This record gives sequence, C-alpha cells and structure tokens, in this order.
Amino acid sequence: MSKIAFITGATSGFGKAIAQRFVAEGWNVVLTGRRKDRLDALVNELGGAARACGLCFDIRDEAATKDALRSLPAEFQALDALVNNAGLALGTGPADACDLGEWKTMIDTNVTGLVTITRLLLERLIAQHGLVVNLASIAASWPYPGGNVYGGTKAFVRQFSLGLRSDLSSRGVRVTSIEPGLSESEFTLVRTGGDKAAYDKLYRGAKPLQPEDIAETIYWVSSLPAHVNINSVEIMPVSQSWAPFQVHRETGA
Ligand code: NDP
Ligand code: 8X3
Repeated sequence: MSKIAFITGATSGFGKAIAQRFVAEGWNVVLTGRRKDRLDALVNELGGAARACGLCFDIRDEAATKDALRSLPAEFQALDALVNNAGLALGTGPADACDLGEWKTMIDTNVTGLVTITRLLLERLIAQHGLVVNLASIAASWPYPGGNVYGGTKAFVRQFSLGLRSDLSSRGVRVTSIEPGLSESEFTLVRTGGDKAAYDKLYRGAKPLQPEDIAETIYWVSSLPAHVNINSVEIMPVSQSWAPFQVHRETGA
C-alpha cells in the first residue's frame, strides 16, 4: 500500500515540487492551497484521484481547515507524513515602516495556521509512526534588515519543530525543521507585491536553490531508516553566505 504525505501550500514553489517528488517515489499525496484551479491541475498531473487529493482552504481559517479535513476520502486518512510548507513573507522594509496587517497575516499563516493543522493531524501521524517536516528558513537563525516578523515566525517554526520532536520522540514520530536560504519561487513575488524587477534583481546571477532541491532534501529526510531523525537542515545555494555585523556610527544613541 502506498504511503500518504499531506503537503500544505502545494499550488506552487516548494509544495508543488515536493508533491511531484513524493508521487514519483510511489507515495500518494494530499495537497492544500487556496487556488483551486492549480490544485485541480496538479491532482490531474499526478495521476488523478487515485494518487492525489486536493483540499482547497485558507490555512488561517480554523473552521475551514476542520471542514476540509472532515472531507478527506477514507483512502487518504492514514497519514505517514505532514509537510508544513504553506507560508509567506510580506514586505522587506524596516519595522517602523511595516504594515501591521501584513505582520498579522504572516503570523496567522506561518505560525497559527501551521500549529492548527499540526494539532489537528497529530493523532493520525502518531498512529502511523509518521514524519513531520516544517518549512522554517535561514531567517530563523540569521536576522537581516527587513526580516523582522517573517524571521520571527520562522524562528517559531524552528523551535516548535524541536519541541514537537521532544514530545514525540517516545512515540516513534520523526520531526525535521528545513531551513532554506535564497530559493527561486513565487515567494519573492508575493513578498514584493508582484514586483518582477525586484524578483529578477534578487536572483540574477546567483544560481539560487530551486524548489526541486528542497523537494530532494525532504524526500531524503523521509527515506532514511525509521530510527534516524534529522533534526534540522540549513541549506543555501553555494553563492550565498554570511556578511559582517553592521555597525552604524554617530547614530545619536
Ligand atoms: P510560494 O509562494 O511559491 O508558495 C507558497 C504556498 O503557500 C502556496 O502554495 C500558497 O498557496 C500557500 N499559502 C500561502 N498562504 C496560504 C494560506 N493563507 N492558506 C493556504 N495556503 C497558503 O513559496 P515557496 O514555495 O518558496 O515557500 C514555501 C515555504 O517555504 C514557505 O513557508 C516559505 O516561508 C518557506 N521558505 C521559502 C524560501 C524561499 O526563498 N522561497 C526560503 C526559505 C523558506 P495559495 O496561494 O494557493 O493559497
Ligand atoms: C526565505 C529566505 O533569506 O529571504 O525564507 O528570509 S530569506
């Protein structure tokens, strides 16, 4: 019988590539996102209702999340893996120029939505001795100007992953925090409000990670022997590395 992976945010970027990778390895998948046309197209691409099930809902909406989970067909109920991938960044400006509504959207999506679906699916994952993979970011560990609340949400995801792992290690459940750096996807268009010039500038000449690189990493984590837990993976393109601390002089402070 095929294993089943539940992948949030599968309508683009990492989530779509993760779904393609797992199905190529014989898994069946549950795919979520708000864009129904993309979910339907991906379900078809992956082999139709026998291999994939699309659930269209906003992960910030607890009632909609519960309704969607209740609608899961019987053959997709026993989950072997949950990939908490749905998420976003909004804005790149300094904290005092940021929009409070955008901050709350990031928290509602990256933190509250992720925690909600994890809690709702936990018993099923324990029953299967399953795997939880959470998409954090290098922004969880490495602050940068304009990262403010986005980095804060990803630090939560990283620490929540480690805490979850502590709670579940006696139950045979594996938990991994994946922490990618510069990666090419619609993420940057979402973050900049659709600014294609900013997108091109960020990635130009940098050979960023591709969604397939993240999918490969997550498939590797899932395919290790059941007694092996990868706690966290920080992954960057070769072109990306660290910068010195910034020191501003004569600030009046
Ligand atoms: P994309 O923008 O390509 O994909 C984001 C996915 O999240 C989409 O499928 C989107 O679906 C879904 N999503 C966003 N908001 C909601 C919501 N409210 N309800 C349901 N689904 C939602 O970005 P990536 O693939 O690059 O990012 C995936 C994850 O990886 C995110 O958590 C991101 O923070 C993280 N990450 C990304 C990096 C990058 O540089 N790209 C680096 C490190 C981490 P839809 O719009 O259809 O609802
Ligand atoms: C996305 C990577 O460096 O833009 O999580 O925060 S970064």
